[in-house]
Amino acid sequence: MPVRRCKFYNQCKHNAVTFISHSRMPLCKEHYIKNIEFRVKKTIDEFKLISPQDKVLVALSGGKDSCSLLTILANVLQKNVPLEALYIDLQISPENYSKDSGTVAQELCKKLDVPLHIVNFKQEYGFGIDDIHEVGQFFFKHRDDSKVGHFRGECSYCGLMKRYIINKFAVDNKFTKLATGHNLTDEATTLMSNFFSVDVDLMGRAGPTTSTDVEMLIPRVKPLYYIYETETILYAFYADVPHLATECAYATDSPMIKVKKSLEQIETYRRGNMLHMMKKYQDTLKPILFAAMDPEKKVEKKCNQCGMATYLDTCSFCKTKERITAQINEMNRLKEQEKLN
Ligand code: Q46
Ligand code: ZN
Ligand code: ZN
Repeated sequence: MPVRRCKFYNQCKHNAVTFISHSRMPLCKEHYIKNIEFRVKKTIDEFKLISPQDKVLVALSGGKDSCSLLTILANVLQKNVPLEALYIDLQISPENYSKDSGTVAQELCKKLDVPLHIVNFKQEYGFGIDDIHEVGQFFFKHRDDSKVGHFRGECSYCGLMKRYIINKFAVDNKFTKLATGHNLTDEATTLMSNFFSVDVDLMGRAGPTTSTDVEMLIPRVKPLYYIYETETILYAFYADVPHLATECAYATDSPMIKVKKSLEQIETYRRGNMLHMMKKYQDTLKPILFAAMDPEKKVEKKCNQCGMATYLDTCSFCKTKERITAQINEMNRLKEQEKLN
């Protein structure tokens, strides 16, 4: 491959280390980092994701997306907006996943001088993801004995719990924006999956912000909305962002992953496809779909157990927590019975 010069060679005198195919730009390491930070800043400004009056919380998982997001925000916001991070210890023990993610979160926050908060899932709610996994395994083996409902897979519970805890923490600590590391590839995949099931409500909610005036539901912002996953990986590499490369052992090859792979395949012959699709979607389809959303689902109430926002009487978190606790009790009872027999 011939050596290319950075597009801004006159300024930096560096050769390119990468080529941004959707905008046809060869860039050196420094200009690549600047390009990503510039584009994130542009998204923040265009959609008014963060203002100087905000107090921003980043949900830090230890993975490349959230760690890159925190680094980019720290660089872009330059201490002009209060920025803090939250790490949830999910209690995932295979391959030391939770322990190592926690270490990475601490290392990164120290490096960036960003305050870090830690919530221990098990201490707060009585069980962790390992316990949920154990319940799933147990009831899979004892399908005929148990009458406590089906098991939906670790990620489904984990996602629900994380969303709830992050929002609750933000409410309790008076944050005004919740920033998540969802990137362009994630968002395009979700949009296409919702399109395949013609879920107009979910399609109408897609976007870099889920602004809401509902009390106790902190607006979520996605500053990486127009950054490809591959670009985030490269940013983490070039900007030397501490992050955990190990994948959680409970991750499964879901249908969403197949949609994502198909979109990445399309990208090889339609350069910039995801970026153009999501930009076009924001400008044209989103306003129409949002207006057509089921008005019932826009009405928010307070959960009759925890008081957080929901459009049901009892929120999904409280219902799930109750069911998991019942399943753990039932599992322990059956285990005791087995010992006695
Ligand atoms: S942590 Fe939780 Fe992920 Fe592990 S259990 Fe699934 S959702 S895979 S990002
Ligand atoms: Zn350069
Ligand atoms: Zn609740």
